[in-house]
Amino acid sequence: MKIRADARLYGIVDFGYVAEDAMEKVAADLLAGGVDILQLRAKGIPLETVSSVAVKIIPLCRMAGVPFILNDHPELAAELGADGVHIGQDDGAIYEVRSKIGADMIIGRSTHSLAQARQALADGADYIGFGPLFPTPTKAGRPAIGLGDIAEMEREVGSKVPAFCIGGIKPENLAEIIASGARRCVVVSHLLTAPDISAATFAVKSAMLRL
Ligand code: TZP
Ligand code: MG
Repeated sequence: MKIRADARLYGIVDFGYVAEDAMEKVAADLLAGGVDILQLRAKGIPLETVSSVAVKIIPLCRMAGVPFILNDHPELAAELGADGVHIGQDDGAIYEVRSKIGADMIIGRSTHSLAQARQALADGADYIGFGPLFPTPTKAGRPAIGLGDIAEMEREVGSKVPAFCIGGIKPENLAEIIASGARRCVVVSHLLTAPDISAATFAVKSAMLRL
């Protein structure tokens, strides 16, 4: 399954916020609320656990018609039948990941500057993350890059492959981010800590479509 051209909101079920036994329900809530892509992010979690959670979430994504992306672990992603894999700047070259998973799977790359965004496009990324725009507890210690380069990044890179702004995005700053040129966003902690995850997801998605 490919990323739809009209994809706006990228959700992540992250073990940093969600207990293993709640993963399936949270994934279902994000999907019900209207995420257009769903990633499983499991830093420091044993592969058996990642695997057992992924096999529960993948069918939910299929039913919703939403691509399922695994953070890291390209071989496992391919084995599980994930739609794609997301890799950071330190996770090796895109062509190496491509050689492990074949031509059809999606490869997403985290980028933290305009230069990295340009490079990811040149290297063959199918989509990019761009941020963190704001400081975020989800990636503590990584400096925020601000909003100043979003428009240029969208012009050069986002016009060729989907580009998802990320990092500290929440309803209060969404208008400012969209006004800076962003078309697509990843929202993690705001959604995962919401009292009603599907309602919060629906609210962010609706706001993005409206702004
Ligand atoms: N990469 C850059 S910022 C970030 C990641 C994974 C975390 C985004 O999470 P949040 O909670 O929406 O700021
Ligand atoms: Mg990684």
